[in-house]
Amino acid sequence: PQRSSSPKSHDVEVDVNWEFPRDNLILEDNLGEGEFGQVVRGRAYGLDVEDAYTTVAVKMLKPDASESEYRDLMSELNLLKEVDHPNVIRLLGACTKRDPFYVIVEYCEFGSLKNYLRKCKYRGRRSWEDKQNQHDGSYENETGVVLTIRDLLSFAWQTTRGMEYLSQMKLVHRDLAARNILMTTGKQLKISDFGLSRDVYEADTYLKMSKGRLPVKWMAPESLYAQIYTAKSDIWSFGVVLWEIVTLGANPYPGIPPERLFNLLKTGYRMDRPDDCPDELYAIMQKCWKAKPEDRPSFAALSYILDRMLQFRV
Ligand code: ACK
Repeated sequence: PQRSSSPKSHDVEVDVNWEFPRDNLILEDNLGEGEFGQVVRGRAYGLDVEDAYTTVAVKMLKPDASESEYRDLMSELNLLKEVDHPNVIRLLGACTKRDPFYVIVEYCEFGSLKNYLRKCKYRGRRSWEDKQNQHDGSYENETGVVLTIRDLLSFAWQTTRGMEYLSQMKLVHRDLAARNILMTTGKQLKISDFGLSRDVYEADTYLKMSKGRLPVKWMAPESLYAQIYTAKSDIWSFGVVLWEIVTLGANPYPGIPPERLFNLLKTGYRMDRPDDCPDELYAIMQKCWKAKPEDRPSFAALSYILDRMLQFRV
C-alpha cells in the first residue's frame, strides 16, 4: 500500500449541510482504536439542541494512517450521509475543513455488541417448547445482565433490519461482525463501521488484499477466494454474527488459525451448533453458510423469520 505521511483533507469539497464547527467540539476519552483509526467520545455544542451539549462519538485517523485509510474514512462519511434507519448508525456532522478530519456520529453508550455480550449471561433454553426458566425480559443479578432468548432474537432481528435497509440501498457492508454493531439505550442496535463498504454500483473492484488485515473468520468463501463481495457475502457474515450472539461474544472457529479456513471451508467444514443454541437459530446459520451464494437467504427473508419467532415462538 502507498503511504503518505500526512493525508490532506484540503482537496475535499466541504459539505455545508454536514460541516460542524471544530471549535464547538470537546474531545474527551478514547473509546477505542483500530490499526489506523480511533474513536473518541466528545461533546458537541449546539449540534442537536441549541445552547446545549450532545454526547457524540468522533471517528478520526491516527497520524500514521495511509491515503487508503483516509479514503476509507471519506467513503464512510459519504455513505453515512445517504443512510437513515433506526438500526444504522446516524451521522451527526463532520469537520473536514482541515486536518485532523473528524466524522461525528451518534454515541452508543453500551459500545460494541461484542463487548456487551461478553459481559452478559444467558439463561439457556435450547428449545422454544421448554418454557422453564422463561421470563419476560433480561434482568440484572449480582453478576450482571442476564439475557433471555428473546433478547438474543431481538439482537439478531435488529441486525437483519439494519442490513435489509443497507442492501435495499445497494450497499454491501463487507465487515459485518459483532464488533461493528453498536448498542445504545433500550437495547437498540446500530450497524456501524462502513469504512470498507462500497456501493455495489461502483465499478472498480477494490482489492482489500492491499490493506493487510482481513476479517477472515467472517468472510464468505467467494470473498476469501475471489474477493467477491455482495449482499450474499454479507449474509454469510451475518451467520457468523448470529453465532457470536448465541455464544455471547465468543471468537468464531475457536482454536482454528485463520489461514486454515481457506481449505477448511472448501471441504464443507462449518462451525458446530453452540451449546444451548436453539435448533431454529442453528438452522439459520447453516442457511447463511451455504457454499453457493444464491442458496443463501436474503436479509428481508431472515428479518421476516426472526420477526415471526419473536411474535409467536417465544
Ligand atoms: O466495545 P467498545 O467500547 O465500542 O469498543 C469499540 C471502540 O469504540 C472501537 O470501535 C467504540 N465505539 C465505536 N463507535 C462508537 C460509538 N458511536 N459510540 C460508542 N462507542 C463507540 C466501540
